[in-house]
Amino acid sequence: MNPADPSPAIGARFGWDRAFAPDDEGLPSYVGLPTFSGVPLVTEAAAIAARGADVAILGAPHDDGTSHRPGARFGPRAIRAIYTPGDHSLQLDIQPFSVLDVVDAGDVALTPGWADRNHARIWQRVREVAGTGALPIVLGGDHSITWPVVTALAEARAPRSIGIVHFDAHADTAPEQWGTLSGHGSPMRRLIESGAVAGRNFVQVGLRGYWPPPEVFDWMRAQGMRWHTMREIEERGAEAVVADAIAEALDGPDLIHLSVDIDVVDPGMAPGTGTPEPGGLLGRELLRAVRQIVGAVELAGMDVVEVAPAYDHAEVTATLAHRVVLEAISALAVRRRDGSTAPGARG
Ligand SMILES: [Mn+2]
Repeated sequence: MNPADPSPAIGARFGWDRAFAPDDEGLPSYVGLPTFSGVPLVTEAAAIAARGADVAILGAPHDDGTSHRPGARFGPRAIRAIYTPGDHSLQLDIQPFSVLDVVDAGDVALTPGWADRNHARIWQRVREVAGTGALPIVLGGDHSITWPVVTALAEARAPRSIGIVHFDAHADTAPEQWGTLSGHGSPMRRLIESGAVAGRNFVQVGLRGYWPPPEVFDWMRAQGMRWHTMREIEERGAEAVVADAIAEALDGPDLIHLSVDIDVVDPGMAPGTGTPEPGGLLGRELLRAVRQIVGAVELAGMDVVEVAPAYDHAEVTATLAHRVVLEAISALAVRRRDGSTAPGARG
């Protein structure tokens, strides 16, 4: 057979030349290039602003700050590739994408081996996206990205005007990490030292394990920081603790940044992370906490960090991280439907 002269008669013999109507239900989530839950890819700030997007998903594939197992640079791609069977939240009985315009703004253009430049680029990009009026939700990346992300959000409004609820096994308030200020063990210290966030409105939930040492907690106490250990959650229940965390973060500010290190969840339910610590939250407790927080407050922004797919099993960690974001978007949609002010910088 001459490949330059293929005969159409063969395929047609099987009926393959007939026309098919487009699939009414759209394509399955594994088909095509992945964006978060299949929302449109809109990378230009002017285009995000022009359509009046409510939420912009941004990837920050940076893991030069990791202290143990690296690999969170692959987190944004893994989270975007997660199965989404639909958009009807049974928890909140809402279809968030019918209420909110959500876009995927792509990844910040990052490269390995130059943490300072990556942090600068993240800061620049988050400022740009926040300036469109869309609420930035950033997919990490290691937790060091929260330093430039929250710096940008705080500047977009006013320094010390945003409270933080930070879910994590670790306080991430070390003075430095083997001589560098940009590791993932110290971003929360940087945010308080720089004046971006007031220590008293920095609230941590889920701390446990064997780090940091007592002198770091002394520093945290001196800043007025407040934290809630897993031990307290075991004794009082997550809902009561999260209610306190909301009140503490809003003790002055009226906006919250929600930072979720996926290692707050027990490694049995979130193994795909760099510094696992046994004894954490259940996945469902975290999802409920996200609904509780986002349903009660105005968000300034959100990040979900430390998903390292190479240590994951059967995508359980990436799936949970995806649903943490989707749960937040759903709760935002409920607030919008019920007439609260718009999320994010417009709030
Ligand atoms: Mn962390």
